[in-house]
Formats: sequence, structure tokens, C-alpha cells
Amino acid sequence: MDFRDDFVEKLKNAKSIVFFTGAGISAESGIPTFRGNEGLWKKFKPEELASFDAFIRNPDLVWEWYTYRRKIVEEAKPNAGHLAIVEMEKYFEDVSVITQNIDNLHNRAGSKNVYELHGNIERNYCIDCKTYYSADELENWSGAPRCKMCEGLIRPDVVWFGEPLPHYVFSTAEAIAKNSDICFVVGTSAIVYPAAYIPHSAKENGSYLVEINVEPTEISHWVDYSLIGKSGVILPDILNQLEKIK
Ligand code: BV8
Ligand code: ZN
Repeated sequence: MDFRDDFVEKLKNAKSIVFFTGAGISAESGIPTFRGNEGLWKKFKPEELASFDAFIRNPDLVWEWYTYRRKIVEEAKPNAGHLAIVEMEKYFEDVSVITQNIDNLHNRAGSKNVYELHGNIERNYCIDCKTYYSADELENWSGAPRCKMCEGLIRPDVVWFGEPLPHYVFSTAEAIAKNSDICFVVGTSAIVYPAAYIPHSAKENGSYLVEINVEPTEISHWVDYSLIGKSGVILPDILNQLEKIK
């Protein structure tokens, strides 16, 4: 893939880059996105499942949904897009990944600086005493597991609708995005807030915004460079470009 000269120039001089990623970067790993045609929300309504009220109303159903998603995630592998981001760490002083995804694939790919805005499906905790449990510790439960310390309900360590994002993670991620030379926005419909503020903050502070998506989104009209295509193809192409110029 050939890239525009101004982007190649930016790549040459950039020191700090950020990848703001959404479900689209994991689509080529076989993990359904939320809002696409085969998306998760097609079958289920987010409010019915991805909220604390839904969990209290029907803990077994919500737990079953996360067990279903965790199985898909655990069978999935990081794809060429995740791996290209790891390789790019060689070419810049600072590479950070700010992800909305809970699928742990950036960590498994080997990225060093990962900020999980919406938590991680492999982590769980008791809603009463906050004891943490790994997914493995809970696999023999049928239905929503109970805490061995206090019998409380155990939930996935993810941010549900109506819940605040982890303050330290969000504020650190936003500061990093603001100071970035290039902010790549990869595989996200950019409609879930406050996460979707991140690319806006980066842009307002002078970062060069590059969107990578298979189709235009709500932000395509104001980014600096919109690349239409699969992230598993475009990110390796950017890595090839870097190998030529750096
Ligand atoms: C908050 C974790 C306040 C769980 C997720 C009413 C009440 C309360 C809040 C609200 C409300 N109305 C609106 C809000 C705000 C709400 C919100 O933004 N709603 C949206 C729907 C409008 N936000 C919240 O509720 C947040 N909390 O506001 O709290 C508060 C504050 C202080 C104190 C108390 C309370 C919490 C939001 C987090 C929700 N949790 N996930 C779970 O996953 O189960 S959101 C969920 O959406 C995922 O995290 C996902 O990452 C995220 C965003 O979706 P995307 O990643 O963008 O995925 P999507 O499918 O949409 O798009 C995929 C894209 O990839 C597409 O563009 C597609 O074209 C592209 N693509 C596909 N294949 C490829 C590709 N691109 C490249 N290559 C490919 N191969
Ligand atoms: Zn407990």
C-alpha cells in the first residue's frame, strides 16, 4: 500500500505514537464486533446484558454471556494487526495502546504499554468484598460464581454501561494521547463515551490522527488521514513502510 507523503513525513519524525483500538482490530482474530452485521449487539441488547442492573436482575444469564465470549477470546489469537503494533515499538521512543477491548489480545501479542479503558474479561471480582478471581479459578461453576470469602456474587472486571471508567487508566491514557505525535484510531465506531473523547483530545493537542477502518465512521471527516481497509493488512503495511524509512 502506498501512503501519502505527509503521513510518511510524520512517521519519519514521530517520537511518541498511540493506538486507540476498538473491537475491529480483533475481528480478524474471529472475535465478533459489537455493531457490525454479525455483531454481538445484533443478538443481544447491550442494556440487557452489559450493565450492573442486568447482572443483578439475572446474574446467571449475564455470566453465561461472558463465559460464551471468554471461550471465543481464549480460542482467538492476536492477529497481524496486533503483532505489527508490537513490532513498531522498535521504531519509536514511545508506543502506547489505549484499548476499549476486554479481550486481552494486545497483552497476549506482547505490547508493553496497554491501557484497558473497559477492563479485561480474564479478570473477575466479588461485588461485596472485591476479592479478585482469574477466569481459571471459576471455570467449574455453572451459573454466576460465588465468592469463597463472603459468598458474594462474582462479576467480570469490565466496565458496564452506566459505570465509570477506571479513573487512573483513563486520565493517564488521555494525557499520553494528548502528548502523542501520531494517534492511530483502529477498528472503532468511536461512539462509546468517555473513551471516544481520547481521539478528540489527541487532535485538539496537535496529534496527527490516522483512522484505520473497513468503512467510514462518525470521525472520518475530521481525522488527518483516513485509511479504509482491514487493520490486519494496513498495520503490517505501515510497519513495512517504517522498515524502509527508519
Ligand atoms: C458512563 C465493556 C457514566 C463491556 C463496553 C445512559 C446512561 C449512562 C451512560 C450513557 C447513557 N447513554 C449514553 C451513555 C454513555 C455510554 C455510551 O457511550 N453509550 C453509547 C452506546 C452511546 N457510556 C457509558 O455508559 C460509559 N460509562 O458513561 O458512565 C458515569 C460517570 C461517572 C460515574 C458514574 C457513571 C461506559 C461505556 C463502556 C461500556 N462497556 N464494553 C463488554 O464489552 O461487555 S462498550 C463496548 O463498545 C466495547 O468496549 C467496545 O469496545 C465499545 C466500543 O465499540 P467498538 O469497539 O467501537 O466496536 P464496534 O463494533 O462499535 O465498532 C467496530 C468497528 O470496527 C466498526 O467501525 C467496524 O467498521 C470496524 N471494523 C470491523 N472489522 C474491522 C474493522 N476495522 C478495521 N479492520 C477490521 N478488520
Ligand atoms: Zn467476597
